[in-house]
Amino acid sequence: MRLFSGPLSLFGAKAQIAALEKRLVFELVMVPFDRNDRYRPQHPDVARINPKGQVPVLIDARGAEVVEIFDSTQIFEYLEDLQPEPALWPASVAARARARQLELLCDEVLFAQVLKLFGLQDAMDSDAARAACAACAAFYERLEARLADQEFLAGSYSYADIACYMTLVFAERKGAPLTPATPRLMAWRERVGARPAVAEVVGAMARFLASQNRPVPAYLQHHLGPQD
Ligand SMILES: N[C@@H](CCC(=O)N[C@@H](CS)C(=O)NCC(=O)O)C(=O)O
Repeated sequence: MRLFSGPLSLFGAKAQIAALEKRLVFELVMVPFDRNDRYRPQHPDVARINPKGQVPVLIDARGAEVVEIFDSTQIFEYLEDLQPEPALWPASVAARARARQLELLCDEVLFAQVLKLFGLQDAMDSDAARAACAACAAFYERLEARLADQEFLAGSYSYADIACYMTLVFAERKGAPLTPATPRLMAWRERVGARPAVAEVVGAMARFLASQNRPVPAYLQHHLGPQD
C-alpha cells in the first residue's frame, strides 16, 4: 500500500493518521512541496489517479485487484472496509451518520473559513478576517457542546475527531486559535493529540514547519524537542 501525501497536507495527514490507527503497513510517499509552487510539479501517480491533482492518493496493490483512489474521506471509507478493527466509525447507524456529517462539516464548512484566513494573513484586522475568525469561534462552540457528555466528538474516537483535529491545527496556524472559552474542546485536543498515530503525523508536520523557519503553534512545540 502506498499513500501519497505532502508535508503540509491537512487532508493527507487525515489519511495517514487513519492508516496508522488501523495499524496498516504502508509506504508514505511525500510529494515535493514548495512554498510558492505548493505541490507542483505533481507526482506522476497523483496526476494519473486524481484529476484534481491533489493529495492524498492511495494505491493498494496487495489484493487481487489494484485499488487506486483519492480524497481523504474516500480513503477513510476504504480503510474502514479493508480493516474494520479498530473501528473508526461509531457502531450505530445514527451515530455513524452524525459522525460522517461532522467530518464533512470540518472539511467543508470549518475549513472553508480557515481557507479564507490563508489569504488574509497580512490583513488579520480586516472585516473579512474578523468574520472568518468569528465563524470559526462559533463552530468551536458547537463542538464544545458535543463534548458535554462524551469524550470524543461522535461518541467513540472516530474519523470525525481526526478531521476536526487536523482542521484545528491549520486554524491555529492561521489565526483562529482555540481559547479557554471552549475548555472541553481544548482538553479533547490534548487527548486526540496524545494518540501515537496523531502525534507521529502532527509531530512530523511541526518539524517540517520549524525546518522552514515557519511558526509552530505553541501546543505543538513539544514535538520539536530532542526526544522526538
Ligand atoms: N477533498 C480533498 C481535498 C484535498 C486537498 O485539498 N489536497 C491539497 C493538500 S491538503 C492539495 O493537494 N493541494 C494542491 C492543489 O490543490 O493543487 C480530500 O479530502 O482529500
